[in-house]
Amino acid sequence: MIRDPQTLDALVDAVERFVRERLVPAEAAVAETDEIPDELVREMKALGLFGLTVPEAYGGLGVTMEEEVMVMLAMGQTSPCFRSLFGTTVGIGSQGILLDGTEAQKKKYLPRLATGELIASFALTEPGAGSDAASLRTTAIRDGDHYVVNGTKRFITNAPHAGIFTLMARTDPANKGAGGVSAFIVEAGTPGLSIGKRDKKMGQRGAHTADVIFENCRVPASQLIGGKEGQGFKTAMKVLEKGRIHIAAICVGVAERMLRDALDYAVEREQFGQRIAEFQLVQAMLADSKAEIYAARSMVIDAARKRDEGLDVSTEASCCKLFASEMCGRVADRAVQIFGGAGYIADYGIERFYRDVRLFRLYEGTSQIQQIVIARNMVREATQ
Ligand code: COS
Repeated sequence: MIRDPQTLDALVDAVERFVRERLVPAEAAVAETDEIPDELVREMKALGLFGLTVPEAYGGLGVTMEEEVMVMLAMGQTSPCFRSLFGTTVGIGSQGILLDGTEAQKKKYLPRLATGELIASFALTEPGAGSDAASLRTTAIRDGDHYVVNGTKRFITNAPHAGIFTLMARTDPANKGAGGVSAFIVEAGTPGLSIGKRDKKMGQRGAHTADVIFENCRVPASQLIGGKEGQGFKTAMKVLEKGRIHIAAICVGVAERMLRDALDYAVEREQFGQRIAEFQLVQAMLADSKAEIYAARSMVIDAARKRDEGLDVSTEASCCKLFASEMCGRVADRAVQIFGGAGYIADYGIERFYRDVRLFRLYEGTSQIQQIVIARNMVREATQ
């Protein structure tokens, strides 16, 4: 759903301009230094990017899913590390509060998330609990008007920058399944919470992940999301469902960028006395990429519209994440192929995208998890 096309066009235009004029020229330096300059972060805040999904009543832009997709298609036209900096705040880090938080929790945190003053992270994954998220072992045991949290969370995006963590922990150790898990808002700086060293990653330099370690960390009971125990796994699943459409939109945007770069190269580079774009084997790679991007783009917009209509989009969200992330990987591979030897050389930039996009098939649910979600839903519907 697009509420006001003119307002959305102005926002998308502003993001496109910011990407073109400020982020694209900074890509190589950010990859080199592993840091996004403070000035660019300030500009992201001024554009309202941290508050995209926070309702207007709490100081954000309150975009619909379809509007969010449009902004992410524009944001995808540059290194994905830039999106990552505000992505956890507009997405998985804040949505638990938005979807299931109490009014007091929303009032306390959403306005500061909207301005970018606070960055939110999502702490679900653990060393022993990745795809099998319900097996998480971090505990939060009630002690008076606090919970005492112990455990380690792994690969937590933006952990070194976060002001708050949406934490999933087991409040009922006797219940080893999803029903024993609760969600909390934990403030950075709470005694007993520490951040591990930054992970060295394959790509997406400029985006930082680390362990988050809880050692007898006392969290006020008022930080239990929604004030109800045992709801945390469902909160996490709802958050991830929305996040999968968001990531799929980014996959489409980045694929468009890589294809544009590959096409630019193909119409310039000459071999055997003509542009390589004239060769049909190169054209096949261009055409397959174009068609797959179009398919993924159409899927993402359709799923976003259905979600805005209030429909159950569990299957559609996983279809989008599965298809768009795998498509993005294929486009990256073809783009490197079109660049030939230059595709392997850092100066041309395409090898960086090739490494960056590999993450899309892994995080917020691997491709195999998306297949499981889709197939389970199909079987459930067929046997109801
Ligand atoms: N919305 C609301 N509730 C949901 C839901 C959704 N999208 N998906 C599942 N639930 C609910 C189920 O209805 C079930 O509730 P009941 O017990 O009341 O029926 C509960 O959550 C447990 O669901 P389920 O039985 O399907 O859990 P499983 O342990 O079998 O796990 C998968 C399901 C594998 C899909 C889940 O663990 C998963 O998504 N894993 C990947 C995690 C991930 O994406 N990690 C990325 C890290 S964060 S970047």
